Amino acid sequence: MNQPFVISDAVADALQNGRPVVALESTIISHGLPRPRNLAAAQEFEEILRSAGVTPATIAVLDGVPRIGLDADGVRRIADEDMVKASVRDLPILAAKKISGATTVAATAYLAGRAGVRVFATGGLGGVHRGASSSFDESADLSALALAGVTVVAAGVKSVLDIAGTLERLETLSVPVVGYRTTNFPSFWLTESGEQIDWSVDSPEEVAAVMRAQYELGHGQGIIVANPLPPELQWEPAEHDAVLLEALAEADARGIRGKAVTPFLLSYIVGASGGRSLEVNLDIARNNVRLAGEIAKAWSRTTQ
Ligand code: PSU
Ligand code: MN
Repeated sequence: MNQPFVISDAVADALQNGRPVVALESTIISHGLPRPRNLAAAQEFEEILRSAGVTPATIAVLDGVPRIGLDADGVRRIADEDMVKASVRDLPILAAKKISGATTVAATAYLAGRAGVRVFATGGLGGVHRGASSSFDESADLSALALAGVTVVAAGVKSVLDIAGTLERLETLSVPVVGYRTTNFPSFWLTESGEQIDWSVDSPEEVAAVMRAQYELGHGQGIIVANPLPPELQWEPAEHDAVLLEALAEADARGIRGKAVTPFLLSYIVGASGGRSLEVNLDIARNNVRLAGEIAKAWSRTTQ
């Protein structure tokens, strides 16, 4: 029988031996970061993990086959090829048509969960879009995290979204949200969104303890660890606010809809900020990858 997905030898070996593994998504590489920086970034995120003794599991669909862990050529493909943006609902269609796709947070979390990878690093999550009460545009990242038993480290959600609405939906979906050493939910490029969350955790070991307790309670949900950039690395708030308003107005004027909205806003903002948002974006992802590596190590110690 054909396997529904393929786990790379390196990832399978680490999982079998209880060694730490961190999943990485591919939409951030193919649709969230511009070429050619995206390839260097994908390689760097894997290297940050390897040098910390953690096995990276970059996830993507190649020629219809979901892959948990890519080789060097697979990493190059997600950066260089024009791949579709693949959410959970696209996986069976890509499989049947044997085409490639870059997996969103939703699809990456789903596949990581199926493969037994419990920790996942990304930049920012998708969420509830502004105007969602009439457009119904809410990222499948939220409903996927209600089902996938994976801990996602993210710098909150971008201020292009409705942050308060996103937090409300996560409450409804019973997804635990903890701030890493803060109760002020970050808004991706900015350290603080001003939206308060109930809980903070102080260490990777505490995150692992929450994961362990959740497992013992029999919950299947994911956990969101909101990891803000240190204030000295954030995007200057005044410039951020100005570019953001411009990007939202431009998306509206051009009638951008559906799954094109997030990639449009991200690339518009990189251009309008003269590359500043990109540098901050890369710092965010590195910061999250490093913390996810520490959480994966703490988690693997609890399973020894
Ligand atoms: N937010 C970011 N960077 C990203 C994305 C979101 O700050 O690259 C990507 C992620 O892959 C996320 C997806 O899962 O966009 C959400 O898209 P949508 O809003 O169409 O669900
Ligand atoms: Mn959407």
